[in-house]
Amino acid sequence: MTPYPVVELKAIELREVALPLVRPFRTSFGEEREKRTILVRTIGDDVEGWGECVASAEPRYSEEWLDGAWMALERWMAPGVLGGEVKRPGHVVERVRWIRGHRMAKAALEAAVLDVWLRKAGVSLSYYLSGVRDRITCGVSVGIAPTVEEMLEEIRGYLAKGYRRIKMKIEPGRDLAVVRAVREALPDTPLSVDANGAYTPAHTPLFEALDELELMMIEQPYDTEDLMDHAALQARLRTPICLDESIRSARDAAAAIRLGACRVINIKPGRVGGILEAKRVHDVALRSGVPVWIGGMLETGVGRAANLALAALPGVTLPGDTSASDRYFPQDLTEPFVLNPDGTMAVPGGPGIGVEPLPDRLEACTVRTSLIKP
Ligand code: NPQ
Ligand code: MG
Repeated sequence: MTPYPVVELKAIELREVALPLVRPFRTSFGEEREKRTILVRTIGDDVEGWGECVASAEPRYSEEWLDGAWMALERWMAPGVLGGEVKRPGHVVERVRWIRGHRMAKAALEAAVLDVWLRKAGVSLSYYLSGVRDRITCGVSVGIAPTVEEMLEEIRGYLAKGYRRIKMKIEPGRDLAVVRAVREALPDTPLSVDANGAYTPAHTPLFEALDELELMMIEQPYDTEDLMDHAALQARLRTPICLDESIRSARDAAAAIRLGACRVINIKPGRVGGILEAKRVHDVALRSGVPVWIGGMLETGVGRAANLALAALPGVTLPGDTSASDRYFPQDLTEPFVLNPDGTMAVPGGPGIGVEPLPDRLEACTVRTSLIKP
């Protein structure tokens, strides 16, 4: 492996940005109308790095939320990393390990340190992680729409662009009829559903009905904490269960696989506390023969770039939610990521994450900043 240069961090900047979405994104836990996120900028002597925090404005997807992540980063995490030597990227997580939880905040800081490091070394994140692909196949996540017709129209638009897998968001009351109608209209399209934990074992008959629709997977039907009930459901279904919210570490992944709680895992670096832990989730799954894919949290180009690097790993054998910039934003923060007509997208090959925010866009989208010095 490349010997790492020493990067003297002079400061860490936090920057909250807000970007308009192309359309509201509705899930079982709520509706997002604009994207707000924290960017972490690591400022070295002659290089800079970027990381993105996926905590949303309200703690709906998980217990983390944007203002909480901001405070944890500002008060403890950034000072902790600035206050001592960070000789390799793994040291970031070690320095903030005493802080319980707050994985999305930790992940953003680790990503920014990784990026500055790799830029100084001239190495791409994909190369550093031992990625095996320079392009990855993409799927798209479709929010809950008021009518089947609207949902179908949106889906047909994505298929025309080349997306290789459609994931439909479901919630109690908007599930079987909609999914069945879409399946009938599109008999050969790779389809999956994501419940974001909105159901309980009382809904077992619903999942048995969905089991007849040749879905690629059913994502996170039950609550985050419910590994045992997921295992009981998986035993009744042919369709693989994919866990998202329930997998918060490589240890969770190993437990879920051993229990038979899932047959697929959605990997998101923010949810598991960092890119390096995400790689370990991948490694656990690969050793167990469990296919994985890279999820999405409506990231700007900064977070999207890191997700694409992870998607180049050998065990990532399913199309993920790594969609193009224009799926979410009229204007991204970075140069836009563009889908090829065959439904693939290029993995950035430049040093670090390979992209950076466009200065004018960054200024125009910034809501607040905080500069933390040693
Ligand atoms: C999922 N993502 O797989 C998540 C859920 C999600 C692309 O379906 C702001 C921040 C809005 C995080 C909306 C996709 C979000 C968000 C949805 C996460 O479960
Ligand atoms: Mg999900």
